[in-house]
Amino acid sequence: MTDRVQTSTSNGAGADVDAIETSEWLEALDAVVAHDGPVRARDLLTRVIERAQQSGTGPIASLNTPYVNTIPADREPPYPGDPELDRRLRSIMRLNAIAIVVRANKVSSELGGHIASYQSLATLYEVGFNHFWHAPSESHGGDLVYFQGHSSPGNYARAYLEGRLTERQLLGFRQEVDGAGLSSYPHPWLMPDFWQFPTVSLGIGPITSIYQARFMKYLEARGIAQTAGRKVWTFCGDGEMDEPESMGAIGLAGRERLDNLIWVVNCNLQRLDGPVRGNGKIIQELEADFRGAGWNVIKVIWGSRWDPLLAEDHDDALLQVMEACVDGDYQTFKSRDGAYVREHFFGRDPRLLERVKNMTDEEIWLLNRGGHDQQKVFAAYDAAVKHTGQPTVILAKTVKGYGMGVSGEGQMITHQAKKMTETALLHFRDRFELPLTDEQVKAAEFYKPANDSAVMEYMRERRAALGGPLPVRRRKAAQLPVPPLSEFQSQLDGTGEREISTTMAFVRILAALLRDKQIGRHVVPIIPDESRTFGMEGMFRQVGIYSPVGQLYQPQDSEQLMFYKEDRTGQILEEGITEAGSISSFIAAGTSYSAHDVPMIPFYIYYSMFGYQRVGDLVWAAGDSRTRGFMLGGTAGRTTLNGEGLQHEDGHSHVLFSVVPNCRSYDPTYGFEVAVIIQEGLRRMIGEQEDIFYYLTLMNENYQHPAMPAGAEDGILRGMYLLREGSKRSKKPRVQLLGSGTMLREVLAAADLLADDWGVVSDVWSVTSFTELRRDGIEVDRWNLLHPTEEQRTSFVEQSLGKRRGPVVASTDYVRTFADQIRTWVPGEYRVLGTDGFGRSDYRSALRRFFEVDRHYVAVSALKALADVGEIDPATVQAAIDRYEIDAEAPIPTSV
Ligand SMILES: Cc1ncc(C[n+]2csc(CCOP(=O)(O)OP(=O)(O)O)c2C)c(N)n1
Ligand SMILES: [Mg+2]
Repeated sequence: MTDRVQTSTSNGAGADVDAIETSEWLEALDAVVAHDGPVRARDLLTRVIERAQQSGTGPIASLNTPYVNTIPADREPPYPGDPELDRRLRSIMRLNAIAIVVRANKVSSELGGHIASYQSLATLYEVGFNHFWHAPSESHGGDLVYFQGHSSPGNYARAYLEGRLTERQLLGFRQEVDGAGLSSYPHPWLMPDFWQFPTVSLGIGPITSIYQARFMKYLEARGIAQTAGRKVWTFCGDGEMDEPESMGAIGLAGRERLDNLIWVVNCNLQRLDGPVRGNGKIIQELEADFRGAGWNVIKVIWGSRWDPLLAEDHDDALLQVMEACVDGDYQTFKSRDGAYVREHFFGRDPRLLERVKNMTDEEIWLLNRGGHDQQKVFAAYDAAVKHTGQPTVILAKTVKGYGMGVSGEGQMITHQAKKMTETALLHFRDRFELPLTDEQVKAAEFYKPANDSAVMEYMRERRAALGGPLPVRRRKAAQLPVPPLSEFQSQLDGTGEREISTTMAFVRILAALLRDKQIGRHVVPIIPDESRTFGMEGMFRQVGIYSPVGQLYQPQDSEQLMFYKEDRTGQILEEGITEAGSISSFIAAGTSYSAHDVPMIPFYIYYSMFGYQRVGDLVWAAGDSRTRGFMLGGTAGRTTLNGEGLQHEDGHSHVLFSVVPNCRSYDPTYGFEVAVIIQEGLRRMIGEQEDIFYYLTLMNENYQHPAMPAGAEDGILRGMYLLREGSKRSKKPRVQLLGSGTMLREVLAAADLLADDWGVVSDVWSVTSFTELRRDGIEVDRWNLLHPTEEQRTSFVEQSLGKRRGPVVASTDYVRTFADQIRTWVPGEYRVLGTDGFGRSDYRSALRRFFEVDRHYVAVSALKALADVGEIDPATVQAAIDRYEIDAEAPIPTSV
């Protein structure tokens, strides 16, 4: 037991100084419970505690209840349906789930898989499948179930019995390359009609499910979709709860009263290496944490076979031993046998030994845990779905590797067991009464009862009553109209003399979209407490910030035009300072087409440095989930966000995003580029319903934006276009200069220096995406490789630069790897400047010089490239170094 967790029996108060008085109080309480019920008792006690605390007792109430089930046996509802068929069905699921893993590892254990986790979860899943979880149908929008990633064999076993998967597919578990197999874990990317939520990276399921539940309330509040009555169910491991993402947002769920959210924490007391809280009690610890965060907590600790023992425990002797044993003990008990439990559990108190003296060791062994008792689980689920005003967490105690016997039950090694011995398999068959011959068992054959058997009919009837099979994923929703590019005309026209940043250009585009009659309602601005940084505070008033309770206070700035407005129907998700929460909202909104049959268009804007590198796993999950939307890394660039220093200045998010296969990323310089990219994103994601998402960096440097050059759209989208062409006929030395983001402007300035100071002609290219250019190059190379006898294709980089004369120099506000991506396809000399090294604060000009990316370094690099190909004298390069006062002996930026 952890110190901070108080229990009813060890309240730290020391010895009882007046036992008679104590028993009088307790008897009075018993009388209230007996006559007026537990609710009245609780109300009375609440008043008593309030009074006591007013008189200076300090905090009294513990967040914990005793280590027994929250729902007493006499308050459990009767089990619906046919409990015996439930049990038989579950046994078949268990067997097939084992067979899937054992068969995949028959030849070698290269493919892996997990047996023990699903065996501890089976009852928790099957009660849900048979009695609670709705599939989307005419009459119900469908519940959303976040299944535990590494228990996927349990889902496949059910889908097999339901006829959704074939035996051949089961045999293809973890063999997906030929397209016929099953993914190791839930991956919508790999099984887009089946899996909805990628949960296997621990913590991702929990946090994304909270924001999913919240997003459903948001959709309902805004009148966009009816989500009331639908539940989000999330299965988490007890070990998983140590991930910051798992617990980090439970306060939000409590605060916003997400009563559409039900978590089931499978407390099998073990994680991969060993016990979750060997020296404590994970259930008690989580109970206090969740209750403190405002959740309804339902503990399902003991199975029905304990009921008589608990009923006769008038002196709390049993409860005291239950409290005294730690999880490490409980794990060991279930890895041994009844005799061991008698000696080491009941043996702790002679009164208990006496009470169980008429029980055989076998009967003691069969004293089950709550999470394996369908009656107890049903009671908990029933209470959870009926509970209003709070999210519910069910803490279910189970045994890891339940039924695996010598091959893993309660053993330290059980998590990774991929095989079971023949003896263990035969024992398993007997224990779960499966009608299989020894030979069938030894061969780990799948078992499917006759189609017209009672158990199969029951299974079908149950799922039909709940609307069909689960999980099931919708690929597309109704299409939304895509606004034409002219909707952003002011960006296409340029700013004239006015100086703005690309962030400002973006905000104007977003404002135009929010005003759009047809799709404006579907836009979801998501911001983790940075709106003012991006100049978006005007939107607070315009569309409101979502709050389930509206605005209960008069905002300090209420007299102003653009006051801080919270609203029940607010459109902005102003998330507070949580990048993990914000991207979870992004995922919920960006997959709304699938989960809610209504496309939404999230624009998640944040400080770029706290994006990918903070929540990379969630970005990956967004890609896997087929999320559609825009992520915007604001105030990006290692030298453009100049004053904020090392931990703020992003010089590498583009490299990180370049590895996400379905992310299209851009580093635009001008407002018209931003407009073209966003309009194209809308066309592809909303119009064509492509499963891609976009990442754009936005800068906070102000400058003039020109009008869009005619015909630039295609190049903007493919990654580069010619922005300024040098004199065509000139015979002077010539270079090709590439720039992106704000650094394009340094490149333009370098072109002037080269012309004015050294007589060199430049063609200047705006490279909106080195990443897209590389993608194109790779595709072209691959096609050429595989079609050697056909006319060979050329990459867009070669098409652009191939006929141009002179070496190529690129400068960006990101590390060299970013621009280096296209090296293979650049004809001739290619020099890349970049901001490798830790950022620091200073003026932009100082930083650009420090990182050796400014106009002078571009010019010197261009001259050096020309010298290296023999077009100019090296002395000219030296002259430039001198003229621009470059310190040749300065340390390399990566070292300081
Ligand atoms: C972020 C992350 N870290 C590590 C893992 C590897 N891993 C998979 S399951 C597991 C143990 C899970 O224990 P628990 O959450 O208690 O689940 P159980 O299998 O016991 O139900 C680990 C470490 C992972 N999938 N994700
Ligand atoms: Mg566990």
